[in-house]
Amino acid sequence: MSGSGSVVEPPPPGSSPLDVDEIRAEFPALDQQVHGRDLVYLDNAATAHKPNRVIDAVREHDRATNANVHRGVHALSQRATDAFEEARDTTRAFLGAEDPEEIIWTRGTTEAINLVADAWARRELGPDDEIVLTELEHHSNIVPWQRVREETGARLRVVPIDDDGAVEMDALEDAVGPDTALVTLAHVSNALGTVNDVHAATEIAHDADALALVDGAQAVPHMDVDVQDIGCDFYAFSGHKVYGPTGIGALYGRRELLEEMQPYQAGGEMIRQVTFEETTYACLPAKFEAGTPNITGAVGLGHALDFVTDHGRDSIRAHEDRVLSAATERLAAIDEVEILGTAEDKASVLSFVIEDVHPHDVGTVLDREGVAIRAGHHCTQPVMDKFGVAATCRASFAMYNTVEETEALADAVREAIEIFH
Ligand code: C6P
Repeated sequence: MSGSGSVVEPPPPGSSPLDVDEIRAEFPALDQQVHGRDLVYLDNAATAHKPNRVIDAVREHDRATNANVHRGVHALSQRATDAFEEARDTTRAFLGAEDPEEIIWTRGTTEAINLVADAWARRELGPDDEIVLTELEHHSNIVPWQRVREETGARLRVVPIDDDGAVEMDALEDAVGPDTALVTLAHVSNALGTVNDVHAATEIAHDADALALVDGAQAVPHMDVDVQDIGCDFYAFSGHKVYGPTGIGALYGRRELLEEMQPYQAGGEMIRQVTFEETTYACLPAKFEAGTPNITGAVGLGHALDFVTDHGRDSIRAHEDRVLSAATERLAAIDEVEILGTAEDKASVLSFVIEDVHPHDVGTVLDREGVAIRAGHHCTQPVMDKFGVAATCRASFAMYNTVEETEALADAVREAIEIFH
């Protein structure tokens, strides 16, 4: 979102507007009532709903294929393997990676980051090394590095955010130096919606011969992501936030790094040869995929990414920016509301507090009105500390949300204020 602007801005040149009615018809979960009200689902940063295409693909895979991958010579196993690897290639293309072997399936963003912490940082870093991260990280991009610190003695440097919730890029530049081994940051903040300049952060990391890891959990559903253009070494995301199933996500890693890294977990599938004396490991990507993977999840995720690609990521971003602008303008017009996170570049997240009302109470009233938001610390307690609050209310938008739904949000917020004030 650029600035506040008028409630309904024309779509930027070159991006076709979405047919939101048509899109909504694809998402059966949206078509329901909650507490007697039409559902207004604004908790997409937590998890997004799935289109029929994904639901059908998952059901069809379980119904007619359902075999293990890379193990059988029989037809069903080969069909499952083909679908699984096709999904990997779809993910490669979606992220702009060069090689499908650079895409490692994980349970989601959390596991992808833990994989890098375990298979790279824990083995490579020592007391002379520093990991640079930012104040707006999700706990999934903080706690793994604290564990690396405990185990290796590596130090953590935290780059502050300013009062708008933007990462202070000068401070990032100052924090990175000869001891920096890794710079890691969210592409988009789940608590504030801030879009970080991950290109610049990667360049700063590389200028110091450090690696760059981007937490893309909140970026992948909302904008074009090209890991080669960003230049980062690792990029993590979750399937369930991009209209895919839960329990599946991916880590992109640069091939040379993944090849040098030790395996993450050990077991079947990740080996080349096993004897009791010695085991040698499989090539990429199998080296990082011990055990039977989430095959159905990967197949569903492939369809979800195709769904997004078919609608056009620029069009999705343009539409969601309009919805975010409308929501921001409507809530900013209510005196008792304070919006947290006012960075210049934002995507799809609107965090706010209401004077003297606990966010959980607001969330409960909104739910009674059919409006689903998240209330809490959003697994970003350092962000809450920065703004001096324990929790916020967070509305987060997806491609199927409408400008009209922001009106329902604002009405429900006014209702909450009336009840509690
Ligand atoms: N944020 C939210 O409501 P998983 O749980 O592994 O799919 O994603 C973790 C994660 C990592 N980074 C960012 C920026 C995230 O937003 C999340 C998940 C959810 O904001 C659940 S706390």
